Amino acid sequence: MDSLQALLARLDYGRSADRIWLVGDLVNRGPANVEVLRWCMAEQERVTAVLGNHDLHLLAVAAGAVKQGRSDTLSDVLTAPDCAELLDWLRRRPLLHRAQGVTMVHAGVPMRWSMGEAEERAREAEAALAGDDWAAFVVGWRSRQLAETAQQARDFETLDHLTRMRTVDGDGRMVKGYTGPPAEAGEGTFPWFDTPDSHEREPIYFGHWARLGLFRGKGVCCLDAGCVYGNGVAALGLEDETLIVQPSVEPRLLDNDDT
Ligand SMILES: [Mn+2]
Repeated sequence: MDSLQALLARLDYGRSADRIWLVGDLVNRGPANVEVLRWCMAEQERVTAVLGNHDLHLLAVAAGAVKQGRSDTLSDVLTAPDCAELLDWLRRRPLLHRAQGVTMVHAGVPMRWSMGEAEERAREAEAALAGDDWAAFVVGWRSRQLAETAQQARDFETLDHLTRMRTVDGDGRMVKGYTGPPAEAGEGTFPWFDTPDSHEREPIYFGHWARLGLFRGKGVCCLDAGCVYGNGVAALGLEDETLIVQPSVEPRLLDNDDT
């Protein structure tokens, strides 16, 4: 939260009419989850945040699908007096935000999906997360249970790709579990945005891949500047494309690769 506030101060956010887009993982990547969530809620339509894998992990822990792991720091949310309100707000965030000619997701959009298909899939999975049965849906996804319906199978696949993908195989299938830099990815695997069948699409802004780090490639921009590793938080101007990186003002959180 302190690094984010330092970045916002440099952007003169408090005295501007600017809007902020956040690439997700609002929680579990720093020491003040509750403050980040409450701040985003209070900013209302000025802040647009897409869901990341750690946001979904919090929902899965809250729903009882999994226990907190050793590197999880979610207790402040789970014991907050307004926990239910925070979780209800979080599960209603978009998985994909498309506006001003660009698309923002947490991890990526497979090449084999058109942007229209990706948007359609996102709206379907968002409806499941926003609905009354969200907890059962998240438990099913996270505990790798067999999907109960074809729609649920499609939604699980959507969550996996939009919030966890880094590399894919030669057939464009997501490789699970690889967190390292692109240069060390296994033979026959590719960054999701740089596959043999890569083609031009509208620009996609994303985060998640901290070992890729700040990266601007053809049609993509990774904005994860590795704050969790003691590096920084980055902001890219949507209109003028200026890039500002605020060095982390918090202690390095971990060496954990699961960003
Ligand atoms: Mn992530």
